[in-house]
Amino acid sequence: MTWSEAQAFCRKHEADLATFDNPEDHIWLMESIGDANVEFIWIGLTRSATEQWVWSEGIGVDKLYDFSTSKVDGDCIFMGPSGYWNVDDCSTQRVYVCEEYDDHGEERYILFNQSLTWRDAQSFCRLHYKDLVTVTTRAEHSQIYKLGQDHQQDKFWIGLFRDTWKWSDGSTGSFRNWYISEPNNNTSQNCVVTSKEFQHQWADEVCERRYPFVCNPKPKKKSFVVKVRISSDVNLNHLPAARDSLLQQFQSQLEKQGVTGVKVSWRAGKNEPVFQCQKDKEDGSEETGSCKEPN
Ligand SMILES: [Ca+2]
Repeated sequence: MTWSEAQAFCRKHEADLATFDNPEDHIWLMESIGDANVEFIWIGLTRSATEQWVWSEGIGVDKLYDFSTSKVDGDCIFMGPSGYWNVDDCSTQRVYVCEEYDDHGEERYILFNQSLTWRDAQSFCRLHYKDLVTVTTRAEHSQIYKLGQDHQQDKFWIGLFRDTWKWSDGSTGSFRNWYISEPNNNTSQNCVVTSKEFQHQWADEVCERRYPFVCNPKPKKKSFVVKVRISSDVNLNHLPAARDSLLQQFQSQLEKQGVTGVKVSWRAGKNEPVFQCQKDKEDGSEETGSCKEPN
């Protein structure tokens, strides 16, 4: 089938074209192919209509700052002299910074003096730590810039890259497994195949060609209800902006802990508002009461 027909087929069967998230995923692929003699197989990756800057760990970027004005072609970012961000060809070899969480859940940054391509640096960080470093605040930016200075390195990869591909099932994983010199066509080859011949690495290919394909069942959605206790002087039921801001904080805390693909929302009870008001009594117990209304 063509890539689009294959996608429609998978979707009709409670599935989607296959997504790959790590180098080991080709093992299940080989098992599902068995001895069949196939040359190319469609996977769920296709060229995206919009390019976007994303962090290696899968978080999109809404604000880019400190970009160097010197223009270089490429899709990967390194931090350069004076802390400016620079675009470079992802196959350039550079030293790099990984991040991980220490025992107290705090982020820790590690600079490696061995030069690698951006993708190899990403694989290394993912194998031994959490990922290539994500820099979202000024404080982190200064800390990582200083780390470079401490190691006498003024150019090193960080986890930011320009993604021009997207997964059919909507997942945001940034794992890519291109065969050497692929993708090699950015005008007519907008879909992706994997092949035994390429050691199960990937290549871009014309979407209208007809190849076999693999589907992945759609991940089942799970939901959890969590009760939180919030101290507030006024009734939050009437402050939608404050409620939204709290949700955003929960979401970003989850992402900081590496929990992605989760959507948080407030849940109201039957005929009850989202927030139930409680008053602390002097003896330490609580009583249900009315909240102070905002001015
Ligand atoms: Ca190609």
